[in-house]
Amino acid sequence: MGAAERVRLALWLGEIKFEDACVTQVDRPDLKIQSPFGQLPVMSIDGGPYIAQSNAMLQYIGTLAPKLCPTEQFLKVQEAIGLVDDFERALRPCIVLALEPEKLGYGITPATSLFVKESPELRTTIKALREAFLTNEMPKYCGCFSTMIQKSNGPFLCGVKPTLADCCLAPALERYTLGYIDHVPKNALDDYPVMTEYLTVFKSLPQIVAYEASKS
Ligand SMILES: N[C@@H](CCC(=O)N[C@@H](CS)C(=O)NCC(=O)O)C(=O)O
Repeated sequence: MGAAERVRLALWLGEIKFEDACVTQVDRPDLKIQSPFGQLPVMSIDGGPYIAQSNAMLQYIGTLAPKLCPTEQFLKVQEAIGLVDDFERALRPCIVLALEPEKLGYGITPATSLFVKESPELRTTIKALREAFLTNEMPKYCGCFSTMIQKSNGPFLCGVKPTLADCCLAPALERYTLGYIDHVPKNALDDYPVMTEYLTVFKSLPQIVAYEASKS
């Protein structure tokens, strides 16, 4: 979900010049065909072949901008990225259930035939699943991230300077402040003050302010 954003943030934070082609699979079906695994995002280095997988791109960016993954913090940074990926994966059924319910077994057998897209039964289940996510998964993950920030003496996941891991966590958290997911209110992060403060600090970094300004 939004795998490209972590890569963009790392490039801006690393102050690495790049050309940003913000496209979807609908705009550029050719990219999907040229992508090694049919996925976006892809990255081309100096006109070379397309490379896929956002985490591979992040590691490459880390070699260009070592401050984003200092050697002495390598394991901590990777550990934190792994946890953000778990957090993102935990939300996935909530999203897939609405977009592709058949991938979760809904609507494909007679027993689940009431659960087809737009059916009231499916809508009710989506609402219950998203509410359960907010009740059970959010406190678990926000608790882990808060502990990490506090243990590192913050304000970032791995200490005083932002790393690749923050480029992953910030956009993952921001979705809980935007209100674009049904049944996930835009104050969903308000119960986690360490997280809201963390996001504010990350978004105030001069490179991130410059990135936001570049969009307008
Ligand atoms: N693990 C990949 C996930 C990329 C991904 O799932 N991309 C989606 C769009 S955000 C996609 O291309 N899905 C189409 C497909 O897998 O066929 C990454 O981090 O780059």
